[in-house]
Amino acid sequence: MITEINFDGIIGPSHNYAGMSPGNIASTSNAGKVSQPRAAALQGIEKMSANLRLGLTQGFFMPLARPNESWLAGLATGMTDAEPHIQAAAFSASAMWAANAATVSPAPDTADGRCHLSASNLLTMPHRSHEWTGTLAQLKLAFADEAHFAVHSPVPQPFGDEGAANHMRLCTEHGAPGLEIFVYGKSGGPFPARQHIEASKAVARAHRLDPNRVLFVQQAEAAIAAGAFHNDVVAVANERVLFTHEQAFEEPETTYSAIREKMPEAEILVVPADRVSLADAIQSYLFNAQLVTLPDGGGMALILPTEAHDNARVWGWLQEMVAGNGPIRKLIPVDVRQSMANGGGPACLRLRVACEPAAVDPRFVADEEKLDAIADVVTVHWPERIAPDRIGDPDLIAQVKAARGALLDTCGLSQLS
Ligand code: SUG
Repeated sequence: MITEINFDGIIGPSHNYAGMSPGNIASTSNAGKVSQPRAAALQGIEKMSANLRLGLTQGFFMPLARPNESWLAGLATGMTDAEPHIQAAAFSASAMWAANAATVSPAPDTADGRCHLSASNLLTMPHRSHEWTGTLAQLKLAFADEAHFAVHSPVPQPFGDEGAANHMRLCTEHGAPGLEIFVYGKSGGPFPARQHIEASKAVARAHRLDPNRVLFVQQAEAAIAAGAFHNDVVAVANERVLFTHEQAFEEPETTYSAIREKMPEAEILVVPADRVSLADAIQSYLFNAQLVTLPDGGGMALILPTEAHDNARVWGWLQEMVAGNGPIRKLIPVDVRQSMANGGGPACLRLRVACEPAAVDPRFVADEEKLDAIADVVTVHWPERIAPDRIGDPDLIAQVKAARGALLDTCGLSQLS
């Protein structure tokens, strides 16, 4: 049976705050702070365990090899000689945000009946532009079964693609054909628009989607300017529900009508700006939640960052919403503060793949025992703290490499080293 699996990026041992993402307010405002990679990874693992306890199916991806020496070699330098901003870009643990790893179209949406995944090029931010090589290798391994999956290389430059963070799918249930909504930005504002419409169109073509079940929607310029560098900071979809901020899309009413026309069952829950401002939405990340369907008819739950709980206006609105008779029945705050300080909430940390679980390489599928073993590796090997001025430190680099090696060994994935 087609089931939604959330693949979380395990937070890598080089997690740090280098302030590398202009337009991402958390990243720039926490630049220079001391990070806690061990605590960060344990927070991510606890989120996965909690999701397992809810009865959800959970997977994970390995951190990528950092520093990325082949990228540095392409720039005719290495960790010892590179300038600090290049060192930091080569060392980033940004692959933790698996929502940016790829765009996924489940089998019921595609002409060949396979689940298609396109690795994202992430080319707008230098530190993310070199993730795709490691990501593609991992996707090819996890989704190697060609009877069920087609894994594509990234869209070529100059068209930026940020993956599932700018893509939503509405459907009556995960195994039914869906409406795929690609959300692109237009450049010209104070911050970069990372998702290019040509990239979205190329992915839709590569995935062999039915043009009648695809929409291309423009992200509001005001949202990008306010710090919503990805659409998933202001909107999230699950099954027939779209949960969105009033100012997420450039033309909200046209967008809602187009959705309703193509999918009359859609339920669009709009959070009005006079109750939750764009600034509050972006500070609290209430939309960067995992909107999930609980098993056994439990309705839907929002797994959101504790920051949403701590913002009185946001929490007040959410509580009113769940007290009403809507589809979202439960609010579940999770502590992912280390990732949040770089602008990555619960939804950024996961890539949703609706597929037959048995078709996935089982090494990437989680259970409690594996998560415990991963937590043990993290506790022993992950650095406790990283101050940005230590990024080029040979001892730290050696520790980061050894830590990843230990994790790959534990997970039987040394072939990714
Ligand atoms: O691309 N932050 C990431 C956060 C990605 C969030 N993902 C989703 N919204 N799906 C980004 O801006 C900051 C790294 C630093 O500054 O050290 C960073 O890359």
